[in-house]
Amino acid sequence: MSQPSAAPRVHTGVCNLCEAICGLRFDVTGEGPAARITAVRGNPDDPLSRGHICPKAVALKDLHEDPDRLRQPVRRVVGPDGTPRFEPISWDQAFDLVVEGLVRVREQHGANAVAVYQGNPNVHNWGNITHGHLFFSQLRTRARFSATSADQLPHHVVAHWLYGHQLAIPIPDIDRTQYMLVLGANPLASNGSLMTVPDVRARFKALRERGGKLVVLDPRRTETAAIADEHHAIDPGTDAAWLLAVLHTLFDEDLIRPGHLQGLLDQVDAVREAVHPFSPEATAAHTGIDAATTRRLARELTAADGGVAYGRMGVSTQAHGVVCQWAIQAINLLTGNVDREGGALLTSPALNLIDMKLMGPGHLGAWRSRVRGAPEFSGELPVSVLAEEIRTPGRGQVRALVTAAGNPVLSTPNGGQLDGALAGLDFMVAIDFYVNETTRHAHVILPPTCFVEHDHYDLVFLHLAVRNVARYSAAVVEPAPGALHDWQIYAELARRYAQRAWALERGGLRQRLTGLLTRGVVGRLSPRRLLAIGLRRAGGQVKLAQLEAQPDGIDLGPLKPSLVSRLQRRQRRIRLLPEAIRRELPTLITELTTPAAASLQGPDGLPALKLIGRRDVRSNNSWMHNSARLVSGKPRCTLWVHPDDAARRGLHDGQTVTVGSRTGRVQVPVHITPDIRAGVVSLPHGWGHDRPGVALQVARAHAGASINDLTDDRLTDRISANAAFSAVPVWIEAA
Ligand SMILES: Nc1nc2c(c(=O)[nH]1)N[C@H]1C(S)=C(S)[C@@H](COP(=O)(O)OP(=O)(O)OC[C@H]3O[C@@H](n4cnc5c(=O)[nH]c(N)nc54)[C@H](O)[C@@H]3O)O[C@H]1N2
Ligand SMILES: Nc1nc2c(c(=O)[nH]1)N[C@H]1C(S)=C(S)[C@@H](COP(=O)(O)OP(=O)(O)OC[C@H]3O[C@@H](n4cnc5c(=O)[nH]c(N)nc54)[C@H](O)[C@@H]3O)O[C@H]1N2
Ligand code: SF4
Ligand SMILES: [Mo]
Repeated sequence: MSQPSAAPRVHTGVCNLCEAICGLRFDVTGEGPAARITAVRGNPDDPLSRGHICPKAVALKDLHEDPDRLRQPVRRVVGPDGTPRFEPISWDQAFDLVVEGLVRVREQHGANAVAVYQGNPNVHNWGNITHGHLFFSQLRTRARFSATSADQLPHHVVAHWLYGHQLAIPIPDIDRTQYMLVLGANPLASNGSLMTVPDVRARFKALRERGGKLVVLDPRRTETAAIADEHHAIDPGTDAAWLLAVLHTLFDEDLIRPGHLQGLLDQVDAVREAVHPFSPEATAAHTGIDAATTRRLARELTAADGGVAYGRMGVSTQAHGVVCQWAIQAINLLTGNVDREGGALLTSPALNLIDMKLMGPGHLGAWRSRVRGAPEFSGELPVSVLAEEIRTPGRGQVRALVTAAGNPVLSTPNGGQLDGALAGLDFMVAIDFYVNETTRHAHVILPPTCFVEHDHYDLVFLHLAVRNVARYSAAVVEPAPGALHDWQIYAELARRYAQRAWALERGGLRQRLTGLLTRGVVGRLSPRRLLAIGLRRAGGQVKLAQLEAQPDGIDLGPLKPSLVSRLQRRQRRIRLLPEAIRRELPTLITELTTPAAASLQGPDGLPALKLIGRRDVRSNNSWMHNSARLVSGKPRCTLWVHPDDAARRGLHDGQTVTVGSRTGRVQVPVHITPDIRAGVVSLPHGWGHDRPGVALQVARAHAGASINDLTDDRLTDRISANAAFSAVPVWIEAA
């Protein structure tokens, strides 16, 4: 038994739950694996987050202590009464079962019959990045999927086209900008995305105090809209038209001012021609935003001494997500706001995955999916096609799946269909610490340690932060004896898979030996050792020893212009009108200049409503609802309905309704509010925990329903096939 110690030790650490990556201080009592976290606070000395914290950080402690969290591998067995359950097995047995299961499917059906889905925490947990590839690359499968195609894929496609690298995404210089135009993002709830921006409320406040302006376009009056100077409730799914109208205005009113980028931009005249049909007047009926407002906002952005347009989820996950993200970059480029203070800049992290060529520049459409012909991006197919790839017989049909830190049943479009498809797989393994809506289908679950049990250096989000910082955090508490981190699971899987699958490998002896060597060497090095090597290779500006001596983090200063010298393209120029956009725009003229009528009619004969999502500061996608403190209070999985729409259907506040779409039906309570645009309804994602076999006691008691039982795998972005979650046609009726 550990002695109760007088005063808790204070650990400096970090929260990895969302992109804000806040610095934290943990109070810890007790020793070794028995140590307990007794308090979690923001770290006022963190150069990026400056003491900010949100309610989810304390839930890191709940996750650590959660009795439902798996601490040992399990395999699914069917009891005598026919009900499946999970029984604990040893790591040794688990690894053998996994390798055997995957190799068997590959031998029988080919490499592409084994699919991989990597969820969002893969980018939040560095061990997955440093070691995951050792295993996944050996599977040699084209059936790779991730949460990217239910999220930010359009950003990568556009960054790849314009700036020559999928991760070269200019970040809004929020601390110095004088004008910020926010579309389809609600950083006050999400804490920012593709803009690592802890304490965004204070930063917006400072923006307004220095005379700057914040404008929000969102079908809902969000928390962010509520503190903005202006909010315009755009009709969902129509942003492409609005952004093209802004571009049109820049040309029409002679507002093009590329400034220092002048000599770098090609095809400016081609863009002028391409956007000509989309005037604010022609598109107003489609977007619901009057032409005078659009023209005024375009002028204001141009006139600002440092301004930036920024668009996130709401404009990425819609039918024209790539056009939206392209138009946002084009607006920022043509107003001279890319690569300048107060505009949008590339970051300079101490370990730069782009400049060090640790991550490829990206490619689009090198191959296509078997059933629908959707394009790959950088080696991944869009997750909207995963269920059909499992369900459609024929050569290359997916028969086995590895999910890693992902919950696609709740997070991908038409998740209900995927739920059914997973049940039919020959073999499934999940690397996850919960038996949730997805992993309950696995034959084996390999549970890694949770976040406070391992160290961390943010390999991804330091590339996206509004200030350059470097920060390494040691583990807060020791893991239980025998527990494995994600990276150790991958290293071991890679080693055993290589032995077992050696006979299946193609390629010359030399290539195979290189693979063997990489796995042998990297597999034995911890992420920390790899970080030390990486920082040395980066030039040694920051050393691991320094980072360890300064756990608050090292401030490397504000973002600096660097694009011109870093443009990855050989021609070192920006071709403003990528071929896919040039081909796409003429096909959109009719659609984007007529009212965006919904296509479906409900059983009530009324035109369909347009469904959009919603984030709440106390949720984190689908997987933190097992923390009692985060789900307490009034139910949050409610359908927001405008009073006019409620009146037409005779609905009253709090009543349970059935919501239906092409793909499914759910029952949820309604919340009637003028804060949503008429004709639009909103439901958060990540709920729907009451499925058989889900072993999450708290979450089950606050189950809610899954919006992705309503979203549609057939609704995707035309260019990238990214999921189109916004403006899904739905009907509602009293349950
Ligand atoms: N608390 C919390 N924080 C999170 C997460 C979470 O689940 N909970 N998830 C994290 C993840 S993985 C991500 S990617 C980020 C996302 O970060 P954000 O992009 O800021 O996320 P959302 O809050 O979903 O904001 C999207 C906004 O788009 C609006 N919208 C919907 N459709 C349209 C449309 O057609 N046009 C326009 N203009 N707006 C539209 C919605 O009303 C919503 O306000 O958040 C991260 N942070
Ligand atoms: N309708 C609609 N759908 C959406 C969205 C939306 O706004 N609307 N948002 C989309 C977005 S932005 C995203 S990013 C996706 C997220 O989609 P997913 O990544 O598929 O789902 P998550 O809910 O993040 O599930 C994360 C899983 O990882 C596990 N996990 C957590 N930490 C670790 C770890 O360190 N190691 C391992 N091995 N496992 C871990 C959790 O237990 C959980 O099972 O959802 C998308 N789906
Ligand atoms: S905003 Fe909240 S969830 Fe996000 S990193 Fe900070 S404390 Fe964690
Ligand atoms: Mo995301």
